[in-house]
Amino acid sequence: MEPKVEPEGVSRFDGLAYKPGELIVYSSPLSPQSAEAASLEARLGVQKIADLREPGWHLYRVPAGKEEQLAQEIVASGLAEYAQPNYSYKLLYTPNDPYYTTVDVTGSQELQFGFMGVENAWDELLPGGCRPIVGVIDTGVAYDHPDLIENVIGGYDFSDNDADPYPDVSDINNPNDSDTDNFHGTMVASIIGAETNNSQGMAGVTSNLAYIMPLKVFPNSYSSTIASAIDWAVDNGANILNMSMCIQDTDGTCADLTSSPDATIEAALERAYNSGVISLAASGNYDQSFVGYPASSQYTIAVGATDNSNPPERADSTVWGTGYGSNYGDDLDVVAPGTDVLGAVIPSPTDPEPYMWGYGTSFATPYAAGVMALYISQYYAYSQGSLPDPVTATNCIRSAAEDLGTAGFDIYTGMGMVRADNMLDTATNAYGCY
Ligand SMILES: [Ca+2]
Ligand SMILES: [Ca+2]
Ligand SMILES: [Ca+2]
Ligand SMILES: [Ca+2]
Repeated sequence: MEPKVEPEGVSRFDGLAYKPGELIVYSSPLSPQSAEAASLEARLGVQKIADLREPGWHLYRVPAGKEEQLAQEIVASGLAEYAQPNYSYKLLYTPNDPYYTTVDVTGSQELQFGFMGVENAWDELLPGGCRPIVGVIDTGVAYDHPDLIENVIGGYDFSDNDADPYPDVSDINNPNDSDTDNFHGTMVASIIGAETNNSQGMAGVTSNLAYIMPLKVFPNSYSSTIASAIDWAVDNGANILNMSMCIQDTDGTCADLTSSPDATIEAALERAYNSGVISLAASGNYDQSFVGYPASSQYTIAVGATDNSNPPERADSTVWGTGYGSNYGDDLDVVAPGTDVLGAVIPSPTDPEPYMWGYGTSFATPYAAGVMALYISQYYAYSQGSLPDPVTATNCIRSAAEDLGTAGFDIYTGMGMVRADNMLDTATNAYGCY
């Protein structure tokens, strides 16, 4: 038998990630035993917390920040022959969807998911999560898109009052048709729930964890229609509502309802809130110094949009063009990427699997809603079967956000960039989410 090489000394610390407050040591049978070891441990201020499976290998607790110093002292004292950090390993998982890394002008999914810590959040998911249902109150969803088909459940068309929430498609190949917004809901739905890691198209923030419930309210997008959609979603099991819309002024921009909400919608949102449904809404795209409605409602989380600079900044007219920019104000909660965002759109005979890039708070909001769905699933796993109420979820997305711009809350970026990895951190619960 080959003589076994026994490790000696202290291994590398610089440039490697490791667990704070821990060391792994190896002590041969010749090392101090029992009483002598105990007195050395006490003198050094270290504590053995576990024996590893291999004989001679132990896990020690040491003061955080002093790992390298104590590794040296442990070896110098003779307590052990070898000490190393408890190195950190990560999954080498990047979704294989071919458009995940495709850059359009300034943005890619990979970059934007990175701003929100989404890939790291996927790694943090505990077993036993649920599959939240995200109601997309919008122009309908093309549920036959090959990159969406598995993740869309039944919904309703409140605009036409029928059971089929497929977008109105009469105009999809006619760019001169005035009603050209039909792609919108499909794009929103795909940002949340496109099939991920299926070697096809794009990725979705929820990585196949959420269901999309299409709630079509356009083109007849009036208070009564939207209130019906909210009520129906609550009664049919939605956990989250995504509203990438604002009430419009007669000039076609968002109206300021910060002091007097639409009472019809407000009543429906209040009922949703009291039923445990978490609602998110877009702040608006018109560079206005107030948050549009329903984002300004006390029952919704208002989501603004950033550009793709690093660190990201509010998307303003220099990015989106004159007259456009992410609406801002005291009611803004958080921001998410909203510039050059990839989404799926409506298939046609000539293009059975289409995608496009767009900008707007409309696309920042589903990013945030998707992250919220990951949080709900994680909360369910961590608590073994319960769901976060809207108060807890709102506090979580705000406190876990990454501060941007001037320190603390500011009217341009609210509490900052949505951070999925922080929201899913059950290990330290540093943001009070659990
Ligand atoms: Ca229909
Ligand atoms: Ca895909
Ligand atoms: Ca709000
Ligand atoms: Ca700030």
